[in-house]
Amino acid sequence: MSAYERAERAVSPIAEDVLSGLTRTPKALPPKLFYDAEGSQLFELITELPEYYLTRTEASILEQFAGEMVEAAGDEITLVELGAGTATKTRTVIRELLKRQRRVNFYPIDVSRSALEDAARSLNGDFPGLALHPVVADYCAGLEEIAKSASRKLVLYLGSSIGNFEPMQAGAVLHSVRNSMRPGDALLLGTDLVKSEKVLIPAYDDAQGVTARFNKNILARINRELGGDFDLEAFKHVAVWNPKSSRIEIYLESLREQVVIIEALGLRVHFGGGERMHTENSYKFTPHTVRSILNMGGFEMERSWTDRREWFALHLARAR
Ligand code: AVJ
Repeated sequence: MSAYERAERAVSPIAEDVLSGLTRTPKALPPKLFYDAEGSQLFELITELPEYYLTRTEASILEQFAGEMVEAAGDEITLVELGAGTATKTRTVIRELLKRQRRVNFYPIDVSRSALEDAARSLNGDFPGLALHPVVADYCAGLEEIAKSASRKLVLYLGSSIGNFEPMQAGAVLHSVRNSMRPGDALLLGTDLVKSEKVLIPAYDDAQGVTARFNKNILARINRELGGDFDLEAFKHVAVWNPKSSRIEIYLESLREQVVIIEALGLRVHFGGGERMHTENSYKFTPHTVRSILNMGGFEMERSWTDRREWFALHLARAR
């Protein structure tokens, strides 16, 4: 490795998170590390799995009720989407908005430039009247950007992405979203709901092993970006339902005692046989817990829509 490559690796944006995550007890890596180009592609595959009901169910609720949702949001709306990705589910909302207003300004916010470019390419052709203003940024920077606009907003936060945060943290995230809005603006929040473990576990441990590949991509990414020597075969994907905390917990379990070297961090990490490293929580909500995080965030819950099986819900909340 040249000195230049070494310097490159040393400034990898994941270096700090990996160093602190692998040196703490118990070991844990944050779920945002899943989403490099490879991981984002794997997540797209997850959304199409038969066991992963979330994306499909949310899309069907939107298809059925987007008219009512947009109606409730108000007139002359500017649309904002957090973590828009390719904005596939958003098309339903845009279609309904364009029935009610001649022009729609849409600010999709995402860290992935390529996803936003895909979104722009497909949306521009299909919706004359839509003015696209893509923002390549994380939520925080992106929200600051849109806070400047004075028009009435509808902010979309879909896919139960809020479920990755601890409830207190989720309240704080919503509060920062709220700070980029004005009183009376609307938030449309998608949340996965508590249900039988028989449905939840397969959604996070599918038969084809795509979720396992998605989880292990964290290790592959450390190998790629930080010169790690993780043996992906020496770890097992584990998903457990924690009913007390109402969350799915995802781990990587070391199948044997082993030492892993991470060159760019000058680190040797010991794993015991059976040791579990936490990589993600995915909280599942009830109407009560959704209301609680919305209130912490400075929103008033106004209306909810769900599917026939009540597996997923979308909530329209009003900024106080
Ligand atoms: C993108 C956070 C909503 O929790 O269901 C999917 C991520 N992890 N399978 C979720 C995920 C494993 C997903 N979110």
